[in-house]
Amino acid sequence: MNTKNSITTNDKKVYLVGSPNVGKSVIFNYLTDSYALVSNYPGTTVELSTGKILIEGQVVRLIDTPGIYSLYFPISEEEKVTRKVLMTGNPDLVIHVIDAKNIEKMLVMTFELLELGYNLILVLNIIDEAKKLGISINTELLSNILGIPVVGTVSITGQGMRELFFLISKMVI
Ligand SMILES: Nc1nc2c(ncn2[C@@H]2O[C@H](COP(=O)(O)OP(=O)(O)O)[C@@H](O)[C@H]2O)c(=O)[nH]1
Ligand SMILES: [Mg+2]
Repeated sequence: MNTKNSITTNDKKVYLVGSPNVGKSVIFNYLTDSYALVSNYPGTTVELSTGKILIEGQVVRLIDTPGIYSLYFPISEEEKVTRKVLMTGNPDLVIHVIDAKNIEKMLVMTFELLELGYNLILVLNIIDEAKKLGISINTELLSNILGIPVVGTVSITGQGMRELFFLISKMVI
């Protein structure tokens, strides 16, 4: 057992969730140090990455989960694992990452997460490509409507990552 990377009960736990290909892993790599631990969920071949973020001297665990389309109707093994991990993992915070290009479709899962009562941040990623398609989103208005923090990001350039880090700090420490 690698104690450096194992999750202790005292560490805060933050889960990155969302559909496949929305940029979860890029965000994970941006926010965590280079000691990510990749492990299989027990009894499956599904991989979970766990990394460490240091916030004001406190260790916060960030867990990158397999992509899912719905929490209520899990079909694939990946979806079942992500659902189980969220249900049993006592998240202190859930970060829902969505592709800004497909905001309407992807907000459905945001509502599922809200309904389940998670402490939630919504990340509108890939706003660079959305912009090219003429899609612009008023994050402040969306935040007011949903009642949760919303941040627009371009994870591949780092845009919005500081704000996301600041929001995580505010919500878990
Ligand atoms: N244009 C653009 N591409 C992105 C952005 N974030 C991620 N990507 C790309 O989207 C793809 C999927 O990213 P990944 O982090 O693997 O998604 P995951 O499946 O949610 O973990 C990769 O090719 C990334 O380079 C973004 O903000 N803008
Ligand atoms: Mg990934």
